[in-house]
Formats: sequence, structure tokens, C-alpha cells
Amino acid sequence: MKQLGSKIRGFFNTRLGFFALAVALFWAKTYWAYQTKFNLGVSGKMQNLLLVLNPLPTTILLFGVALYISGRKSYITMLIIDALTSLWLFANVLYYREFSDFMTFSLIKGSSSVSSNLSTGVMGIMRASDWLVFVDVAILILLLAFHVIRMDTRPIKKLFAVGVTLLAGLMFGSNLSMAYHDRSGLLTRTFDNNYIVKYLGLNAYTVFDGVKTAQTSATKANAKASDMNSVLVYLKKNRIDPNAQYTGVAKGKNVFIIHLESFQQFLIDYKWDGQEVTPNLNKLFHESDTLSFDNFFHQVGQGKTSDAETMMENSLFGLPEGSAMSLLGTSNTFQAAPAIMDQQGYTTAALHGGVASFWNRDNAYKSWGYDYFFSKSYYQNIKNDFLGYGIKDKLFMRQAAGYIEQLPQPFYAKLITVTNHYPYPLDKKNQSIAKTDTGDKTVDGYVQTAHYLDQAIGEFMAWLKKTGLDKTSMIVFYGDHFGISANHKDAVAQLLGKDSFDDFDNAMFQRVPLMIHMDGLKGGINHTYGGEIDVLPTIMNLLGISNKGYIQFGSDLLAANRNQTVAFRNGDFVSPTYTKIGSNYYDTKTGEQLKKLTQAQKEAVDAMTNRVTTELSLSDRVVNRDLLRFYTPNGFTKVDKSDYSYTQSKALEMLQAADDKNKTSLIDKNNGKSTMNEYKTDAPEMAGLKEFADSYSSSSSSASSSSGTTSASSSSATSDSSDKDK
Ligand code: GP9
Ligand code: MN
Repeated sequence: MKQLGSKIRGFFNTRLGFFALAVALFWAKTYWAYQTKFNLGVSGKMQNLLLVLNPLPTTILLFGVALYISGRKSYITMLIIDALTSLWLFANVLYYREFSDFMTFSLIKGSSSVSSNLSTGVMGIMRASDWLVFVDVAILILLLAFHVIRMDTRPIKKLFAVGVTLLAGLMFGSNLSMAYHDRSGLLTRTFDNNYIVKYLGLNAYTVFDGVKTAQTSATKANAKASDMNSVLVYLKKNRIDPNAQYTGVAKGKNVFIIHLESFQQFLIDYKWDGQEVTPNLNKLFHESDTLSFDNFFHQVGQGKTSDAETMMENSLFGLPEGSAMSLLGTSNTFQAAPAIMDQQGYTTAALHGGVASFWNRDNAYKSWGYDYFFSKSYYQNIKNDFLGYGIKDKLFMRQAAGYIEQLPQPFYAKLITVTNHYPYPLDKKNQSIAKTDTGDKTVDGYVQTAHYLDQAIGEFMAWLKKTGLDKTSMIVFYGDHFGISANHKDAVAQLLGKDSFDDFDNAMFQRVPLMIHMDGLKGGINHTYGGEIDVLPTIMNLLGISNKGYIQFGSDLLAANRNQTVAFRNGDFVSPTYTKIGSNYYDTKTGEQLKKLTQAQKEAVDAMTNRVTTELSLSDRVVNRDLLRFYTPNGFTKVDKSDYSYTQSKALEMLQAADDKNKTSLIDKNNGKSTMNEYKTDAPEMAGLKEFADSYSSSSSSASSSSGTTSASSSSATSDSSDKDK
């Protein structure tokens, strides 16, 4: 026993022994911090395994640097590296507590607001146990100071140090490939910083973020104001005047943007199991005061939802290399819908039952000028309320209404639903239509979650009606992107009752709904071909705000003589005449592939291809080079991100102050009373919940109402569902 003890001590007295001890302590400490200081939303065996393993490769790599140095300096270097990485962890623990996200270089570089935010609030949010982050450094220093461990000053072979570095590289490589196996596109799609930390660790995330920031700042540093000239020339030449008959018809109205997650056009009027899958949305689609578009396409790339949001609210395309919101949402200048509306005297708010960091919304929304972002932590924790990426739609929309009724009017409010998200799971209690029977597991649940989403919309619309908001609002519904990918051709063919489903069918299958509903609006089903890029110009015209001078790549969908070539992010396109998929062309009307193009056809498709590639590349130029910082449209005031805070306590204070000043919220109009008792839902999760008794439709009580805005901290931040399919 004694012998073993002295052997161990002997080992720790060697340089390698000390190195191993330092790595082991740092490893254990990091894992402890992962478990207690962050909400990474780890689920499943693989993610748990990776969470345990992921601190190792980078720790070995970093601490291993000290092995290249000889003598006492080697120990000191190791301690310094240990202390610095611990300090970084400590800073992230504090930052995370406030923002539920990890620190980024562009935040540190770009805004003093982060540091001032943090330093003012730091004392308040710090906990004694946070200091334990330094415990391993302290242990090592004490062990050396009291000579429990002696320094080994004998030189180490360079080759050995190289070996350690290589080992770390190898370990990192396997970590990365295991991570990709569980989540493809982890680094290219960059959904959420939480995911990178969960899979690869904090240090790897830091390097990744550093490289990304360096790349983008190099591109930006080389950009000049004159880079904008070609964009301005193109937009000027191709500008189409909006439809004057519709100019300003919605002036001063509240605006709702309702994001229908993964909702495809084919669901409209679709019947299954003897019933309509989406009766509420069908009704809206056919109403005479709804402008409905049946040739409207999503245009997203890898950035999926975030691409849709970028197009919808900026009329700029997403990037080919992944989410522009994630990559550049923090640092770039934007002239987005919320800021435009804000400057028209609107209150602007985004509401989403998912974590704030997803798609970097917590930062990008500030750049876009959203006054408020009511994300997951703003909603009450109800048992079984969370599914996939967020709070179930019925529970989310019900609580979102609790914030909407507090917004000074007019407001611009975006509600992002999420239950209808791949892989379309829904608990038994919420199922009210049978699954389809194609036998494809990921497809068959789709009608169920879509049906649920539709019911949530129905409940929300009923509340709008009850409160009179339906008379004072313009409501825009849109499907963000496909729900069923091209990997499920057989199942889709069955759903559509077709014998086959080819590439052309798949292009047509990218239609998503766009409906603009407003009391008294001259509606109808419009057949123009358009996409998400066109929505902002359309809405601005309806609101009577000229978009002349704005850098927007879309055009008013109601304008006469508009160009109807709809660009897909990969350069393919659809139009009323021709469709391009890869190197193949099709006649859109017949779906027939055009194997031999006539001269006229060739000229036509060349012109379309040219237009599509020009628009995509000019939009990419604007976004990648951050050109909007050089150009401010007349009448627009540049957004200052530091004006915004989505910290719950601050935001709620701000909301209260705004309301005290304006007295225009729905609650004010209702003599200071909440309208939540008018919100009926049949969400089973709310049955029996005392604070929601009024709004549960099967309950007959009409006691005092709850505004639904009570804050509650949430237990799991990021949830995950494997989405290799996306
Ligand atoms: C998450 C949600 C999902 O907040 O918006 O994004 P998606 O996976 O559809 O791109
Ligand atoms: Mn989506």
C-alpha cells in the first residue's frame, strides 16, 4: 500500500505526472460546470458520452503546450494556461446566467454594452459556488507551494511533446466525427452556440467562434462603401412600383406575423381520416378579406427557419454557407422590418417558446431592432409543456397573448410556432387526428402536428375576435419551409395520391402558404409566383411605408408586371413558365422536362438564370461585406444595438414604463383589466391548473384573470431532437 502511495507520488513528481493531474482536475471541473452552471439540454447516450469526453482533447492540447518548454517555466506556463482557461470558463458562467448563451468574439469586440451590462449586473448574479471554477488551479498551486509535489526540471524529449499534441488532435478528430454522426452540419449550420459546447466543449467553441469572427472581419475590413454601387445600380434598374391600390390600406394597424413552422401549402384543404387537417387555416385561406397566395415558395437554404426570418423581415437572402443570423446577426448592420416599424411609432416584439439563443435570435433581433423578445424563459413552466424545440403551440400562444395585451399599440408582433417540427412527435393527449399510413415514420406524424398547430391558431384567432384585435390588426401567416424533405419521395407520392414524385414535383412541393388577413381587405387567391424575399416590400406597401431607397431584393407581390422568377438558394428557380433544377429545365405548366431547348427557350432560361444568380450574389455581397453600414436609406435611423435588452427583469420594467406612458395597450383599452379570461384553450396540460382555470375552455369558472406573464425559470433550456434529415 505504502509502496503504491509513493509510486503515485513519484509519478506526480514527474512532469508528465503533473501534466496528467492538471488535465484530470481541469476535466473534472469542466464537467462539473457543464452540469451545474449551464443548461445544455443533453439527451441520449451519445450526447451524454460526448459531454463527458469533450473537455479532454482541447485540455490536453492546450496544457500540452507547456511540455515544449523546459524547467520550472514549464510548470508556470501550465498554471497560466490553466488559470486563463478557467477565467474564460468563469466569464462564460456569468454571461450564461444572464443571457443563456456563450460569449462570442464579435460581442466582446463589437459592443461595450456587453461588458457594461455584465459588470453592472455581475455582483448581483454571481454565486459563491462560481469561484469553484478556479479550484483546480488553487489545488495545483498549493501542492507545489507546500512541496507536496516537486517540480521536475529534467528536460522532456520534444518528440514526446509532439506526441501529446498529436494525441490531442486525434482525440479531437474522433470527438468531431462522433458529434457529426449525432448531428450533421453541426459546424456548417451553426444553429446554436449551446450545441457546439454540448458536442465539442467550450474551448473548441471558442476557437470555432474565433476563426469565424476572424474570417468575417477580414471580409468586412476589405469592404468599401463603393462596393454598394453595383447593388444600387441593379436595384434601381429592376425596381417595380408597388400596387398603388393597396398602398396604405393597413396604415396604422397592428401587425401580426405568424410563423407556421414547417407548414407546406399542400396541407391547405388537405383531408385525411375523413376530416380537414387544418380547418382554421383553410377558412382563413378562402375568406374574402384574406389575400392568399397559392404560388408562394419558401427560399431557404441551410439556415432553415433563420433564413426564412431573414428574408421575411429584411428582403435579403440567407447565405449559402449557413445561417446569416447566426454568422452575422450580432455584428452586421440591418434595416429590418422591426426597426422600420419602430420608427413609425410601433412597439415591436418577437415571441417564441424556444430558447433565446437558437439561431442567435437573442443577438440578431437586437440588430433588427426588436424592442422585446419574449423567449422560453418568459413563459410559465407547465408540466409537459415542452416538445422538441419549444413550448407546445397552444400553451405558447395562450401565454404569448398575455404579453401581447400589454404592448402599447400599434404593435408589430411576430409569433414563432414550433410544434409542427420534424420529426413531428405529439403526445397522445394532444392527438386529435390519426397519423397518415404511408409507413414512413417521420412523415406520418406530420398531419397530426399540423392539425395541432391549426387548432392553436384557431384558439388565438378566437381571442383576437373576442378582444376586437381582429378589427385593428393585419395578420400575416406564412410557412417557413418544407416539412417533408426530398428523402421521403415514396411517402409524399402516397400523401398526394400520385404514382411517382420526381424532382420537378419536389420543386413544386416547396410551396408554402402566405396569407394576409385584415378586416375589410380586398382579398382573394392570387396566383402570382413569389417567395419569402417578396413579403417585406408587399407589407410595407400595405402599411403605406415606401421602400424606395431600401436595399431589398424582393418586390411587391401585388404589383403589376413584376418579375415572377423565384430564386431558390442553390440557384435553381421556378417561374410560371420554366423551372430549373440542377442542369435540367422543365415546362412549369406541364411538368415536362425540356430535353432540347429551342432558341427562344434558351434565351428565356438564360435570362432567368442570370437574374437569379445576380440577385443571390448581390444579396450575399451586401450581407457578407456588411454593406448596409455604409448606406442608410432616407428617413431611416441606424439601429443602436445597445439600446436593447432582453433580460427579463429589464424588459418587463421597460414594458411597464412604455405602457404607463402610452396607455394604449389592449389592457388599457379594456379598462385596465386583462383579457386572458377570454382566451379559451383545450390544451390538456392546463386542465386543473389553478392559475389558468379561466382560460381552460372546459372550465366554467370566471374568477379573476391571470395575465400569463408570471415569470418562471425553466428547467431545461435546449431540447433536442435528432434532425439529420433536415
Ligand atoms: C427553433 C426553431 C427551429 O427555435 O425555430 O428552427 P428550424 O430547425 O426549423 O430551422
Ligand atoms: Mn423552421
